[in-house]
Amino acid sequence: ITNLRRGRLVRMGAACTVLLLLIYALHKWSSENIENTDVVLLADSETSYYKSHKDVYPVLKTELGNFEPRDKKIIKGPGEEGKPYHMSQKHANDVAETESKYGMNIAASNDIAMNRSIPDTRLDECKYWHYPEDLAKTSVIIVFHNEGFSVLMRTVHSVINRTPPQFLHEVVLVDDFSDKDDLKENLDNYIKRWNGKVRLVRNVQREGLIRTRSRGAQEATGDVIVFLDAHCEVNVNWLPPLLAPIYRDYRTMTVPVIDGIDYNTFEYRPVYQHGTNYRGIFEWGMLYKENEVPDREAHLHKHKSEPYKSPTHAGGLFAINRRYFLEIGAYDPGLLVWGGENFELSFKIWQCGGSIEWVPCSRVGHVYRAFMPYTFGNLAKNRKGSLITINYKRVIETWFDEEHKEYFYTREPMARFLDMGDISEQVALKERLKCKSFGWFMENVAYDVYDKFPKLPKNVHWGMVKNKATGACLDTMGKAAPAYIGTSSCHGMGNSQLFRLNEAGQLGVGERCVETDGDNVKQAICRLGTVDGPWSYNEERHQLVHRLHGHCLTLQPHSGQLGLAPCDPNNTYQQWTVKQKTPN
Ligand code: LR7
Ligand code: MN
Repeated sequence: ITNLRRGRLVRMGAACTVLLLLIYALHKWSSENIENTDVVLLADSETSYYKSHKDVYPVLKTELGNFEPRDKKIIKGPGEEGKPYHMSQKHANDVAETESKYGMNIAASNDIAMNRSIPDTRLDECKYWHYPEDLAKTSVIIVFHNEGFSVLMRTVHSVINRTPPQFLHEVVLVDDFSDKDDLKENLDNYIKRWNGKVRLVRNVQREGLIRTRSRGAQEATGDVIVFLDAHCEVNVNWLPPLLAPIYRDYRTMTVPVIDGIDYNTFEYRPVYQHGTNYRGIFEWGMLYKENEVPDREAHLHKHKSEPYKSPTHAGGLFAINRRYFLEIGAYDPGLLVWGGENFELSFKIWQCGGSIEWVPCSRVGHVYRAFMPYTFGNLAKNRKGSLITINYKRVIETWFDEEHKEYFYTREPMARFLDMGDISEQVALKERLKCKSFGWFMENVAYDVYDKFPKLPKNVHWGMVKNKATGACLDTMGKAAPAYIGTSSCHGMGNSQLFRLNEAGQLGVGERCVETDGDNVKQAICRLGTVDGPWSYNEERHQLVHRLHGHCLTLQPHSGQLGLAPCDPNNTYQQWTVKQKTPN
């Protein structure tokens, strides 16, 4: 009996426990649900923009998602369906002229319809996501400096045509002091067709794209802002997928996948197919790179079409809550014209509590130009060294820690001597927002950087590498890797003549490595995941020795080419001195 009773008691006890657990779980579930459906308002907000809807995330349904156009008419004409437009030979002059002026074939663009069709490059799955109906009202901000009129206006047309109107609050064009005639009254008049939906503001002096974007954010009145370059075409239903993650958490910045538009034919090409997802990372000299999403992130997602986290972004195209952007200081106003602002914003967002998501279902085409058609004008006057490197220095001095700063200076030795201006405001902001360390960012967000670009060994030598026989210096000759390197008269300006040898034997220039097949010597992309190399410097004999071949770097007297030859202590064509020259 006792045993029986004990058994019954145990069973009753167990049943009670299960019941209690059930009640607890039910309670927890419902209270969590209440929490989730409730709008979470931050203390200092009067508007609705600061709400997080944690439970309302897009769901994949079997019927077509909302806002998808159901029928599409086929129109014939140059560039329609994003097909390449090859102009006939008789326009060769126009083509050459506009390409040299704009870095892209404006003559071709002028023949292509403003509202031409482009291929839907999204994964098929994207057509079936359903988004919340009450997404934020958006201001699309397009800054421009001397862009081709038809390319700029095609950007606007695509936004007007392919954005669900209820989410498009306005398009704000910010003219960064262009001086092209067709961007004056002509532009004022053209945008009248949109009855105030498209606004134009103009800088009274050249500010550069970074400050001009911050101005655009000030001018805009939508809840979310989206930045686009002035030579883009947005694709089908591009906006709702960008808004959804921000709707859930206002501190999320979202980035579309960027397709390519050819600068010569205006062909619209998907950047990648087969559903491979990439994300933005960087090399230690702050060269922007993209890397296949690592497993650690990919495993968090059931569908390839879901947004995923990325350490950084290319810079031009993204969406962000406007008040959040302004609250984190917009862009550092000390950054000049072009470059590095993508990293500044990314590090700031991640380290100060936000996140960046790339959104495969949002596609936007961007014209990759042949070259940069504008100069930095007065903004670059009286500055020693490259503006872009100065920008990088501001960013790394604000956001990196001591360890990682060293890797930057190892790659960019001259940067140590550049005047970056005052960053005390930026450092104060970082304190005020109680931002996390760069180490935290590397460990938790940008961990895949280390796989591709491991921590850098110290340089044992860096500077100009001067040949004893000719007095000329090693030079990349302004070419992009892979390309032969040569020598030219020493200029002491760094850049193409600044070489470095690290303690692991890697000889490099910029983000590139010096390699040889035994005969020729070239600069090449460094082998991913490695920081070592075959080179060593013999200080007594002034020789650069290739350990694998056992030969010395030699300038061939007649051809002027570089090669490897058996080491000979009397051959002055094999003798090199490394000279540091600091700018000032
Ligand atoms: O002084 C200027 N004032 C401007 O208003 C210089 C430029 N601009 C405008 C310009 O007209 C254009 O609309 O700013 C916009 C961007 O300038 P681009 O198109 O010359 O830049 P990019 O496409 O060569 O370079 C990329 O890196 C930049 C670094 O500062 C910006 O972040 C660009 O937005 C960015 N572009 C992209 O990310 C597009 C994707 C491809 C890449 C890489
Ligand atoms: Mn661009």
